[in-house]
Amino acid sequence: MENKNVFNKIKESDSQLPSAEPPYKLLDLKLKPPKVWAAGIPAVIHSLDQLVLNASVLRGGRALFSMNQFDGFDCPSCAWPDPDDERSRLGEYCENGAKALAEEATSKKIGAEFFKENSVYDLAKLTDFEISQLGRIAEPMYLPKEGKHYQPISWDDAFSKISEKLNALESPDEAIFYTSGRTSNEATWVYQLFAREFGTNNFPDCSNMCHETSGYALSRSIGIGKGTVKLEDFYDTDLIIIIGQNPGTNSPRMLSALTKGKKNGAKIMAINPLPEAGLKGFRNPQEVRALLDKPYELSDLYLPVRINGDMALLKALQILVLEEEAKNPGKVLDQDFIINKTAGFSELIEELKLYDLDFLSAECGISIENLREAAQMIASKKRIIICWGMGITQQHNGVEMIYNIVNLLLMKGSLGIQGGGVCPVRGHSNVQGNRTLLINHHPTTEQLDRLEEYYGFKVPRKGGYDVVNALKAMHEEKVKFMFCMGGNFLSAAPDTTFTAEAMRKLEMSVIVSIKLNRNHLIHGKEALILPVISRSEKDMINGELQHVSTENSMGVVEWSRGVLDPISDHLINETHVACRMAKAVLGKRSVVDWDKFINSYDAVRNDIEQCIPGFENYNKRVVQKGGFYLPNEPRDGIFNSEFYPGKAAFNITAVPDNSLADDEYLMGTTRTHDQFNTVVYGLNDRYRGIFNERRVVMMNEKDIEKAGLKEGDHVDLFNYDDGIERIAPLFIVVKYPIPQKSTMTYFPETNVLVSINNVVNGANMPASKYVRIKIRKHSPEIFKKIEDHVIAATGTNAE
Ligand SMILES: Nc1nc2c(c(=O)[nH]1)N[C@H]1C(S)=C(S)[C@@H](COP(=O)(O)OP(=O)(O)OC[C@H]3O[C@@H](n4cnc5c(=O)[nH]c(N)nc54)[C@H](O)[C@@H]3O)O[C@H]1N2
Ligand SMILES: Nc1nc2c(c(=O)[nH]1)N[C@H]1C(S)=C(S)[C@@H](COP(=O)(O)OP(=O)(O)OC[C@H]3O[C@@H](n4cnc5c(=O)[nH]c(N)nc54)[C@H](O)[C@@H]3O)O[C@H]1N2
Ligand SMILES: [Mo]
Repeated sequence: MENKNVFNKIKESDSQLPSAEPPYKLLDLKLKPPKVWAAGIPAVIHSLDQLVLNASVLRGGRALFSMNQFDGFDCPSCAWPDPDDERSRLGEYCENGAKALAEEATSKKIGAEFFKENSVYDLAKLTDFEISQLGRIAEPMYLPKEGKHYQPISWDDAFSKISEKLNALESPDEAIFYTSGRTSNEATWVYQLFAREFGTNNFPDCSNMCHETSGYALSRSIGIGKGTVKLEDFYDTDLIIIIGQNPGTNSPRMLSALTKGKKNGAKIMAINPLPEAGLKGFRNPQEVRALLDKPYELSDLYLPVRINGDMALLKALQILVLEEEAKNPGKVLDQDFIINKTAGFSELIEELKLYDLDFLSAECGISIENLREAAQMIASKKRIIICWGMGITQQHNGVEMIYNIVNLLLMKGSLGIQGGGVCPVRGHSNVQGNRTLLINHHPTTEQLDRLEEYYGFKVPRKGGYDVVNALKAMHEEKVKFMFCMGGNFLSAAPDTTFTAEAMRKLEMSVIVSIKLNRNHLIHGKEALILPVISRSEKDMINGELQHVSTENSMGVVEWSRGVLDPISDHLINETHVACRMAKAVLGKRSVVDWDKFINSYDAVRNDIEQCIPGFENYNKRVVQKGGFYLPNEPRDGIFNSEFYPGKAAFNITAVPDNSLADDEYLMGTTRTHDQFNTVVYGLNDRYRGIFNERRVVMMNEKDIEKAGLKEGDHVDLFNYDDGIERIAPLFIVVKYPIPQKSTMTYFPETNVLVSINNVVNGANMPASKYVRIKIRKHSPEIFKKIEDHVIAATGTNAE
């Protein structure tokens, strides 16, 4: 097939830059019908397959059986909680957890020799899948100014370089400290402490692209920025609604909880433009009998909503629930709850009168009949859990959608009761712990006061940059130094060309990593890669095996202890990275005893206990079986909304104008079954029946026809927000059961189309599931156009 990487073509020119995007190269697409059930025998085979492929069987296999066990380590994949009572002896993991483990437990590694042989420019020509196959980074690496190859550097020299740069800044706010959500509570604490003593609240984090929307909406409407349900609530509930989330791929262990709930009598409703396999049926790979049985039917009602049609849908459901109450007064709404615990209900009723059901039905693409069926399910149930994911949070009006999710639950009195509540399904395995421990660009005064009082240094009070604002500040050269505790900021962030340009303006970029990713190749003028031990590896301090802790999606803090020998002797842990950096940068200026933390995680936990409510007796409770719950007032029926202290708030919102021109579509960007965010493990999206290709655009059959296209056609995708032409070239049209005018592609290939200004109102997250695109037949001329765009954006080759 074609290999049209524009950067390949211009390889010889030294002035050209490494590619910020995966190569524009097509593979060999194979299609099968989408699956109607998830997991089961194929999942078991695939997980073992992956381990054999990537790790030596012993290394991976041994780790697999320790994953999510009471005395093992927390799965590095998602944040779904582990059962409290019993954990399967077959291993408490899923196919995708096994892949995440294989990814880090691989026995392949790269170091000085590898980087000597391969220039940054050449490495950038690899696909993301190829990059992820290279293996673990075995020693710290440094890229000097104008350098073409990373070269080895000692840890001490690396910290001196960081110190030199940070101490030369005019203001601490010229530095930013990014966090991806895998970092343990202990490392998180010392990391934020260092940056705050250095003097900034610039903490952009992966949450700013993920569940910021949920935190923003929930803290304002109910009083806590987290979910309110526990895992047990799923086992004994009446109705579970899953909206904008794909558990089969992204939190597969959730399927066991859904099955258990369903067996106990719960109904399940799924709202999603795609009929995702995990929403429809399930075979539990941890139960031998279930593997042989018929798949378990999961959803009782599936509503194929149009992209961003959720607002109209949620409004319609509220109207219809009120209608049911009018038919059966006193039987549907919880009047006592509404009167005693909430504010704003009468205003909401008035506002809902303005809407016409036909209009709402057309906007969301769901028939009134189906809307009624959904409303009746809600009306007749009391214990209702609503789960959501990126399909909601990455909409420009995601905050408002969550307000409407809360409205529905408040009407029914379903919040703060057993078997009912909100469940934003978190992504990274410790992203929630990061936020609890102050990875927060806007911490509260109370939180900062506690730090200042306990440690005795002057804590910065000015709010910091989130991801989107950090990118803008990097562009304006207000930020000169970036430190990343994990992650792949370049490929996770929107507007790839804009982001790459922002990265390149930095004086220095430092990335703490376990494996190579594209962000190491698109870097500041100088760059460092600091490799660390991974969660599955043994963390030894002074000859003693340590444990760290993480907080899952439901607010449980539990310990995690690696079992494998680290892949290289040069690796240190993330806590030591932060402490040694603090010592090098702050020197005698610091009032914090960093050596105490270097020698003992218990000391870190003791400090957390003093500064953050809910961590009483941290060291003791964290090693108890199943860990401990953090306090959560709304879970106990105590609410506090932004404007109504002591009450939860109903909120009034608008239905957006989603009218589209004939040649315009809305695009969502989602994950395949074979990736963890920007890390591509494989090339298949098995449940959706899309194999051996990532550059696809899923379209409705009628849209394909109307546009004069056919399945298999090669197309280019465009976005024109802010009057700028953004191009994602060379995609293959795939016919898919998706509502008309809605399309779906995979991230990060299409991040280049997401404008930096297309954000979630309030939460300021990239609205990466609400992208207006145009689709045109592929033209080879497009590569020249892109080349010109990149050159114009970067200034390279400019006269
Ligand atoms: N294996 C694996 N596990 C993961 C991850 C991974 O990449 N791989 N990532 C982790 C992280 S960080 C996160 S945040 C979570 C992400 O997990 P999810 O929240 O499930 O993320 P996505 O796959 O991006 O999208 C979720 C769903 O949103 C739907 N959707 C798109 N647009 C709309 C819309 O307008 N309305 C509605 N109702 N639905 C819509 C898509 O069809 C898709 O099914 O998973 C975590 N777990
Ligand atoms: N268009 C679009 N964009 C999106 C999304 C989307 O749905 N659509 N989703 C968004 C979401 S939900 C999120 S959370 C972000 C993710 O943003 P990030 O968290 O920044 O990205 P990841 O791909 O998860 O990071 C992968 C890298 O983390 C490093 N790593 C893995 N484990 C460890 C570890 O234990 N320690 C350290 N130090 N490094 C480690 C590896 O080197 C790996 O290359 O992307 C966002 N971007
Ligand atoms: Mo995420």
